[in-house]
Amino acid sequence: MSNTERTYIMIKPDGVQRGLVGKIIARFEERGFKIVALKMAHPTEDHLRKHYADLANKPFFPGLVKYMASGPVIAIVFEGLDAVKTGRAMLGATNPLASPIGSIRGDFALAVGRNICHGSDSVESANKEIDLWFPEGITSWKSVYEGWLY
Ligand code: 3AN
Repeated sequence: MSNTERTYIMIKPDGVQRGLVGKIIARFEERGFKIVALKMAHPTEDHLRKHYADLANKPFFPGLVKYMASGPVIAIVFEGLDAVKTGRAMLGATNPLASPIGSIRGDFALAVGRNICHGSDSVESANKEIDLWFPEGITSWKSVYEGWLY
């Protein structure tokens, strides 16, 4: 299928601690995206500095790294049609207050510094993030339902 993409979605420590893991995963599954990798990880600050390297000069960077290292995260790769762009739309805007109702951040979050979920912003960053979080590689499988989605 052309435009089949993979995106890196990460439920942040606040999403995990607030018990939103199932709800967030369900939204992606219900939309039709397929899980091709999933694990819990407690990232080090060093690992997070690599993940957020593009933001290293931002004033909120140290706080961001501390927040993200404060507890376990759920690292997921979803695969499907336009997964990167659609995943971002499902998340909402960086600032939850600017996120539409019906989006994950628009329904479950209030503050930019506690916005519960990460999603890759381009295919290129998705590939980098997947390599960073899943150096062991990821699964490839065909769902019997795919014929009803595409
Ligand atoms: P997004 O996560 O929507 O792609 P980015 O990449 O600009 O947004 O920011 C990465 C993360 O940095 C955000 N998810 C949020 O946790 C944090 N962040 C972004 N802007 C701010 C800010 N102004 N103050 C505090 N944290 C921020």
